[in-house]
Amino acid sequence: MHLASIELRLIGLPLVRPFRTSFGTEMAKECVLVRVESADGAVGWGESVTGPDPGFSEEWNEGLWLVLRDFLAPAVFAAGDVSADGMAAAMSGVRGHPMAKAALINAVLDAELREQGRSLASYLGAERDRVECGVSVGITPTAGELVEQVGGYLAEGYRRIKLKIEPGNDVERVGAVRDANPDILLSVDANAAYSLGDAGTFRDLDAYRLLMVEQPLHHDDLVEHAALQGQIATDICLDESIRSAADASAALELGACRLVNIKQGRVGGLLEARRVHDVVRSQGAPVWCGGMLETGIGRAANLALAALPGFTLPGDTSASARYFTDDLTPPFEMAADGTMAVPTGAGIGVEPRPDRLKVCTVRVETLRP
Ligand code: NPG
Repeated sequence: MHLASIELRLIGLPLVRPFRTSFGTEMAKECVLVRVESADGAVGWGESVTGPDPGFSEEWNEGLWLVLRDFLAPAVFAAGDVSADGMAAAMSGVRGHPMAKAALINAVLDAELREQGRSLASYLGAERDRVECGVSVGITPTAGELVEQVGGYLAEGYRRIKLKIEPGNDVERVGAVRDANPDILLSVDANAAYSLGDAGTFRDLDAYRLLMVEQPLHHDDLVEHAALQGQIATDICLDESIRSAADASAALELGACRLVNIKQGRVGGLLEARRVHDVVRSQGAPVWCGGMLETGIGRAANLALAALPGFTLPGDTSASARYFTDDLTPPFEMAADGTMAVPTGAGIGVEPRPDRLKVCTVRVETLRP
């Protein structure tokens, strides 16, 4: 399709409760929505997984805005007739920036699929119409609050609990949650807060029968992750370290992890996310779908992806109410059995509500060829 416009929109929505990780605290969801429109009127949406600062990755909202405006959009306009499949090649002159590329590729893919009347889930090869939901629980001021929050989420039906940890807020807290809930699927996520010298902490965590320990060490270090995996029983899962199918393959080959968190935004979009799924599956390892506190736009895309056959564990895809009192789209709801329906409409199957879009918008800029 020929793109007539690419609209960038910075949005902000308050979170129902602050979300604290080892690298910072988010009070609100802030990201960039990309809306593309083709010359013949097809419209598609993509949501960036960037936040207001470069804490999780090098990319952040203002940087993403500039690279889209000054480099990626001009490259795509210059390519003329583009398809989602050909976007990576059209943007290959820009090194890195997978999150910026993802938002634009996903928007073009959504527009193409809406035009064809085909759902994203069916296009990607989904084999399920519902996915199992897990929930990621931020670091709380006290262990008591953590146990209480976990209890609330379990009562709602969530099928897997993930605890954020950091040095000093780890073994004891995991023990408290495990003691209160002997049989749940429980995992931890360190967001790269530890070093190999902390292996003893992870050996202590082995006692709590965790499903996995996610991204314990530096985001750029596969060799040390392989060394740690050799010293602990719990499976290591990588998140920040995996930016492409090639990274996933190398990490498994090296023994740096035994499973992979797929966030489509982190790996450059839905098409590369499917390649990560395929390569990990071919190497016999499971994947699951991560989350970045997405609004309904990003959540819809995640649900379609999470319905692929290799996603064999509950992901971080929770109900809208876990994040927002009023989502950007009609709310995603979880059934009492802890599952959520995969959208069936054309493309991602949802659109932002105009009233919410208006209230949540901080800034808009429309780019044209
Ligand atoms: O429910 O979407 C969710 C949050 C899942 O823990 C989660 N995300 O490190 O994976 C992460 C973390 C995160 C969220 C990281 C926001 C950066 C920003």
